Amino acid sequence: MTRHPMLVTCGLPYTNGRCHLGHLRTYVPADFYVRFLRRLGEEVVFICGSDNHGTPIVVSAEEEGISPRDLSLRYHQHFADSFSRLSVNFDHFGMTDGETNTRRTQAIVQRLIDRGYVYRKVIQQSYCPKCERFLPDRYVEGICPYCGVPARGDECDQGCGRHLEPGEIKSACCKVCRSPAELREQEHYFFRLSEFKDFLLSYLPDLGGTQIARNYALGWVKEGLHDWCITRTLDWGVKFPGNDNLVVYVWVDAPIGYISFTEEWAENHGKDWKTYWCGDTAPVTHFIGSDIIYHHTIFWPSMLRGAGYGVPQAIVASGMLKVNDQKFSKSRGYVVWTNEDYLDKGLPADYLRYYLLSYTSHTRELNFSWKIFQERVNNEVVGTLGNFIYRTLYFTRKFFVTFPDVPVDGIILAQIRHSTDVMEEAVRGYEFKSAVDALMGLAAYGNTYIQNQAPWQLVKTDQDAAARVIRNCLQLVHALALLMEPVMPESAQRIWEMMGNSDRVDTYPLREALEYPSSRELPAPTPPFVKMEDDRIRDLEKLLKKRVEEAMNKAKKTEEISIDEFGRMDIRIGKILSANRVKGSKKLLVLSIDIGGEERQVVSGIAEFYTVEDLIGKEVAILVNLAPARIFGLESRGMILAAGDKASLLIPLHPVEAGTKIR
Ligand code: B3M
Ligand code: ZN
Repeated sequence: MTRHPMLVTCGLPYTNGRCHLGHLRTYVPADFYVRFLRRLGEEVVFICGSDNHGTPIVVSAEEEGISPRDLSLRYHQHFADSFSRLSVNFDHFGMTDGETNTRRTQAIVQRLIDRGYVYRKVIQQSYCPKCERFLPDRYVEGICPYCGVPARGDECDQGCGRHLEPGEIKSACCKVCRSPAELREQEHYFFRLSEFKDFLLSYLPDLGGTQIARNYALGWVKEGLHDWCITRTLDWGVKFPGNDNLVVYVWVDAPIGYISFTEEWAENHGKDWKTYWCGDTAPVTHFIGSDIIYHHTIFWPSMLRGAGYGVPQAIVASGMLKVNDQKFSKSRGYVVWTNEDYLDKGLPADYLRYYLLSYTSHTRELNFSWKIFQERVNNEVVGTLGNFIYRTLYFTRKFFVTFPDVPVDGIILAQIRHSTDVMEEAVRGYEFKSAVDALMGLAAYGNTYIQNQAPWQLVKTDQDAAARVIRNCLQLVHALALLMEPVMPESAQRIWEMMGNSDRVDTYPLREALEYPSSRELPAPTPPFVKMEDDRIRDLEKLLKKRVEEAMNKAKKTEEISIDEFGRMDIRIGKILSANRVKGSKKLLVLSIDIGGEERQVVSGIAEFYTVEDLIGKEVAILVNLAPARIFGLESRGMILAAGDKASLLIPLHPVEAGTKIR
């Protein structure tokens, strides 16, 4: 077979937060893919690294009172450790804040400048007069100009998902001090993204990977491309060539990390990084989350093309994650932390890998719950796969000690060949769930086979027949150990050793599944998987529930609402026309208020603080579209807004007309 060197990468985690299930949604399938292709005999390099630049890191470092570099080093190590604990084994895990990446980024930007793809332009940018600084990206928060939902300076993360250019965001305010931002002029550098329309229209339809990435990207190109501001006013980052006051936007140097990390890996291994990046197309497959498709299908290929590098051959985007049927959210507590919630509790990495790979198609939404986790582990991993393997090894040892030296039935070999083929086709089509289903199908086949043949009975009447059955089962176990390695590498190795092997299962190609393991004595087997017990699961569920509750309590104090939700409240300035005490109540007044051509009756609990004379003629803020209520038998249609223990009324500084809406 001719081996084509391939490069697989994963999106680079920002070094400002811990590893969680959302990360693993992408990294585990990528690792599976790489392992599987290697078992098929392909030469694959698996590259990742941490993303250290940009405002997310600067803002977090500021909050913690440490330098962005220290924060990055800490989380870099955290991610490297977490991945290795999950058997996600990158050949190299670099840092974007390194010399290689600085050099490569400046070289690429310089090339874009030389080729005329970069121009200068004065733009209006958010500036905080109180902090006295420009507010790049996540330093500013406001409202998305496209969909009206609260957004960050560079992306509408909760609404339409669009990338936002500096100055575009509406109602901008400073993330640090919350002051309203003003717009100030500043000179920046722009990349002529709009010139890459024709290139993208010819590149994207043939782009490999998942369809969802291609389709989104083509839609965006058809909507029209805007040139892209590639500089920021920050200290932390890669200096823009020829202007020391600016750094490049993090989405320039982050993907360039893919190249730099390849260079670093190549240098350590005596290889040539140009094999991967300097052809017409690059034999590169990017695994990413669906929230960063735009950056990987539009910016990145255009930048590569503009600078004369090869463009990636495939983009594989994973579907969203849910926890307990709720959208994954750290702030709302719907999160599973990889270390604290899982690995540190002694739970096997392989179970989580199995769940992530087998739950649903790679591009679909994946729901995680501890209950489902328990069911799938106990029924499938323990009940089907583990049970078959253990029974086979147990009976072999009990009746024969060594492998019975008899041929394997053709039908068994055909079954193994079929499962291997199905898996291969599925993996090449990025249908990882189907691949795992085929693996489990083979285990289920084995279970049915051993159950029907009942070698424990047969051995009493026909030793030879029992030996043949056991030999067939052993062949299936041998195949399962090899085929499951990309899914559950640690368990595969354990089972491989239970089969009397002392070498590494991941050094064998998958077609070894059809080969005869030589006859040997088997060690005493132990059950290869343990069940997830109920009390264990209950504890984990409790932890999640507690976290959600805590988040909810916190949110009650400062719950964010969208501008749309605010807009649904009809709050106006109204003029008080009359006020009367409500008979039988010390606290209530019944007011008549002009809300702009209409008179409203409102019952209000302010009688202890105001005389009737105080109120008549006053302009007050009133919520007009509050559902009507009956108070002391009187209809109340609206609510006067007041603050503090003494119900201080909100009165406009300058007179405004009754009925004026509050915005
Ligand atoms: N650091 C993480 C994210 O936005 C971002 C990815 C960079 S990939 C080049 O999900
Ligand atoms: Zn939006």
